[in-house]
Amino acid sequence: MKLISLLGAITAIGRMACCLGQEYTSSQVFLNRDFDGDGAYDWRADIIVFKDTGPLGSDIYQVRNQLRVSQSARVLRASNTRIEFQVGDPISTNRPTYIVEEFGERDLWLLEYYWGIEMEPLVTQGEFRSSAAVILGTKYTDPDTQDVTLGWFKFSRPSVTPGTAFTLESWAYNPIPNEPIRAGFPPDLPAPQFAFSGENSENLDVSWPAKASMLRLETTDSLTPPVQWKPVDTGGATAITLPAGEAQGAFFRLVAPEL
Ligand SMILES: [Ca+2]
Repeated sequence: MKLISLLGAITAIGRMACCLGQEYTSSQVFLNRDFDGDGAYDWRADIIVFKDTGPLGSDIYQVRNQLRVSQSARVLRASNTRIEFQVGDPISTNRPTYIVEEFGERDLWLLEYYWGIEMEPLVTQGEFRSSAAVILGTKYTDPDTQDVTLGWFKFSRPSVTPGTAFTLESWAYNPIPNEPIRAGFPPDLPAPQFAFSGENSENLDVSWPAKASMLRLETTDSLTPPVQWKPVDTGGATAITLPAGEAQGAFFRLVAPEL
């Protein structure tokens, strides 16, 4: 094994280099998104660490930086030659997909390296070994309805020095199925629509598109910080009629459900 044969030769410099980068010694889950509620991830960003013992008796760690998706999900390509998205690129339903299947799982390995006290970090493989930041598109297809949910993950690291892992800097998804999202941006959610009704315009009708039925309506009396948004119970409907007098001067917004 190449790794083992290197150990003796680099012991001296390895002691100096051991403290560069981020030395993961335990696994870490950055994000785990289960769309269908079956208890298994559909999008998952994590670092998996495998611990082994080197020939000199010290610990060696295999660190795998990855984005994993379920059988119902895919990682998206920005083009046929480029996986990562530029900030602002639209992530839409017709993007080609990118997938790596390893041991029956769909894992995109961003980076994989070894490190130990007696060795320099050794990068073995990964799609983004020379990148400091990357945005990946993701999609999830509902097996029953074929509705597609789109999102993005931005991974970054302080340097491309071997042994420096990516962490999940930010991510977002569009809660409205089959709607695009721009890489690096929150989803463009619809704004509520307002109309007065009743003989004397005594009612205020607040509504939004039925396709966005998963959004929650919230209201506040003041936009002066700290703003206190309160949920409006619409009984699951995308329209509600409120007494215009009570709603006078109120502000409304639509928000995505909690993850
Ligand atoms: Ca699932």
